Amino acid sequence: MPLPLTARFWKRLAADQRGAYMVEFAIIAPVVITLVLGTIDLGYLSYVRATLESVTRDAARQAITRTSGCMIDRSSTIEDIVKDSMKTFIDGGTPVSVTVRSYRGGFESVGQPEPLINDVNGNGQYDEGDSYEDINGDGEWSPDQGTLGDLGGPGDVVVYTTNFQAQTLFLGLPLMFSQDIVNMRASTVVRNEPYTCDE
Ligand SMILES: [Ca+2]
Ligand SMILES: [Ca+2]
Repeated sequence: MPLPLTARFWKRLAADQRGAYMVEFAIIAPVVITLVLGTIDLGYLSYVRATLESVTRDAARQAITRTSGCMIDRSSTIEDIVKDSMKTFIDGGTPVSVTVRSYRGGFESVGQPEPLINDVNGNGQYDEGDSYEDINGDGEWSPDQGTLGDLGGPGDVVVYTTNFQAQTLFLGLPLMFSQDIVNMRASTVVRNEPYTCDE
């Protein structure tokens, strides 16, 4: 005996997978697209980071071998080199900044605190009342003995740090992590050539 129309209709509908595929696609597609775009963004940001590190190393190397040797020349040199090399990735004036810190005590003094002369309570740390060697001459005990903003003299060790804000290419990462700007930093440590500044 043939099934009534409504019963046949519901049976056919239940067997029809086409609608289900459409619904599944509508649910999964945005996730897949986000993942793909996010992966491309990550690859792009890795490339930008590698470029920033390479540019920082090159700029520092060029800065230390400048025969002019004067601080102002070398400062503008490294700033210009970094900005020029990163301009491909600069979108709407994304800032690039370069900071320098010089050390007179060689590579081993990089990032080290100013040494204590008299550690009153003997705890190995600076406390109010302890005397210290003010290596960077800023009039206070410094947890990092490097001189900020100073390109150093002949033979000094200098740390160049570049900061860059990279913009993602697509919406992948912004959708996943709610951020389309990624802060990047690259550092390199070099020793100045034994130059003389003739100005
Ligand atoms: Ca102390
Ligand atoms: Ca100091």
